[in-house]
This record gives sequence, C-alpha cells and structure tokens, in this order.
Amino acid sequence: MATVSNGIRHLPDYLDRPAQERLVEAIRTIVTGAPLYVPEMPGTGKPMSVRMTNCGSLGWVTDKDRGYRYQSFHPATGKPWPAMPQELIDLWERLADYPKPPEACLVNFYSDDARMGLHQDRDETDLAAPVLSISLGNSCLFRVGGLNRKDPTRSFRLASGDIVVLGGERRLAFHGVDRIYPKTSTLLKNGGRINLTLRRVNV
Ligand SMILES: O=C(O)CCC(=O)C(=O)O
Ligand SMILES: [Mn+2]
Repeated sequence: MATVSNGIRHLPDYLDRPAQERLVEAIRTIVTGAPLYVPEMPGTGKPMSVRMTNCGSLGWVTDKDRGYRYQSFHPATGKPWPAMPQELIDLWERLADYPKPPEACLVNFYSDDARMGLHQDRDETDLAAPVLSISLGNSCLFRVGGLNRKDPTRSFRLASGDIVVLGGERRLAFHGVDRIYPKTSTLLKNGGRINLTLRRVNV
C-alpha cells in the first residue's frame, strides 16, 4: 500500500483481472436498468465529458437548474437506482475503516477523450467517511492537491484494478482526471475508463 500524502492511499493493482471482470459485468447490468446520462454543470448547463449513472440507495447527479445533489432516483427514468453489488460493499468493509455502509456508488464512464476538472467531493453530509475510488479499463492521469484550489498538486497514473482512498485530512482534497491513456488496458472492449466511487452521504 502506498500513501500519497496524509489521508490519501493509492493501492495499485488491488483487484486482480477476474475481480475486475466481475465488476464490469455488474456495471453492465446496472447500466441496463439505469442508463448512463450526460451530466450538466450547474448554472451554465455545459455538458460534462464524462457520462454517469449510480447504484445504491442514493446517487450523485447534476443538471443546469438544480446543480450538484444526491437523490434516490435516476434523473431520466425516475426509477430508484439499482442495488449496490455485494462486491462493492465488501471492498468498502475491507478498506474504508468506517462503521456505516456506503449509500452511493457513482459510476463514471470516460471515453478516451474525456476528463474531469479539479474539484472537491463535498456534497456529502458525512465528511468523516472516506471516498473510495476504483479504476477499471484504460489508465488515466489523476491529479490531487490540497484543501485549497490553488495548493500545489501532484499527478500519478491510475491503472485498471487500482484503488484510491480519499480520507482523513485529505477527504476534501481537490482532485481531477487530466487525461485517459488510450489502449492501455484490454478490460473494456471498446476502450475508455470506468471509475466507481463509493460514498457515505448521511451521518
Ligand atoms: O475518475 C476518477 O478517478 C475520479 C472521479 C471523481 O473524482 C468523482 O467522480 O468525483
Ligand atoms: Mn471527485
């Protein structure tokens, strides 16, 4: 296990190939019931380059008019989010060091030209719980900084099967994805990258 800086843990190659394949299969099933949609920036309505869905009792969503929030149903279908797969709950129990289960798993799909700007994960009420992030498919360049947007950042690659835990002092660290490296994994037939983040929302 590697600690990048206080409260940020990077666990390279944590999931073996069969575990990664099982998760991709579980995500396929989730996407069948809760299709990927294009999130919009609050206020401007500018589309994000990442497509999203969720599983769990809550999901993180954003659109032009109502902005960032958690809700219990898919914004397009109105249906409750699919249940969280047991494998994800097990990973949380093993790694989060937190007594309550995750409520949301945000599923991000990055095509090879998608990215995610520097941001904090701060829409959760429970900031004592970590955010646990799982990477599947093509590698990316992940950037992480401090608690202020202008703090220095450092970048490292995340590959398929890697896990990052944002917790402790760095629970609110700014972070983002600068780029995806095409053809760095054979896990996803059509390329791209999937990121799953497990979150505890309510205290
Ligand atoms: O894709 C990643 O590795 C990070 C995703 C992320 O920061 C988020 O969904 O809030
Ligand atoms: Mn984030």
